[in-house]
Amino acid sequence: SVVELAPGASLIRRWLDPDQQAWIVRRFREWAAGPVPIRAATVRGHPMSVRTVCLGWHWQPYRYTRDATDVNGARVLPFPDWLVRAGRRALADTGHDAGEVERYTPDTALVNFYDEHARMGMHQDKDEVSRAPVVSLSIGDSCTFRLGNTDNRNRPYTDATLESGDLVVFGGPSRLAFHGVTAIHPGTAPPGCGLDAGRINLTLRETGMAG
Ligand code: MD3
Ligand code: FE
Repeated sequence: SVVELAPGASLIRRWLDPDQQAWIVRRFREWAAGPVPIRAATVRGHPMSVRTVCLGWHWQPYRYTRDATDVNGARVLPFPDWLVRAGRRALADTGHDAGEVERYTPDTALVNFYDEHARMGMHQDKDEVSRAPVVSLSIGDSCTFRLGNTDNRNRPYTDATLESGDLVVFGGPSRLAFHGVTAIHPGTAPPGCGLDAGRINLTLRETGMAG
């Protein structure tokens, strides 16, 4: 069943079964090895506690590039077709209309790894030109996810526990809402998910960038 966290933010628990989760974790280990190794992006002079590897386009705080000029200069891996299909299925399963599902063509994935101490402060995702929905998939330890409003990073918040296999689609008024991850819950990764410790989050996005 679909849970509405906020207008435009739809959650489906355990959307990925354990085999799918473990398969994605194996892909994650390949992506993390390179050609652009997973790294903590630097924001205003400080490394983030979250480590990120990208597909399709390389996210550097505040811009997308094809080459990881802030890491080793290598070109990022292509965005795989199976993730385009997964993104469309995610929109369809959360009730987006058929036209939107057909048009949705995510071209970048930010794949975040959280150890038990990692956090993500409240922020908006505005580096994309497209305002198409963001698809989020969580694997491993559960987290406390915080969704705020579109004006500022302050209360009121909706806090939700995101668990291994959970899907969230952020569209409509939630697309530009402030959001963050306030805690990782160590020891909560379910057997069979492919991760012993830590949390992986994949976000699928349309950059709206040409070529
Ligand atoms: C709401 N990631 O990568 S996923 C991010 O768990 C990011 O790694 C968090 O925020 C994570 O930018 C949260 C949920 C999420 C992702 C993108 C959003 C929520 C969003 C974009 C717009 C609104
Ligand atoms: Fe975000």
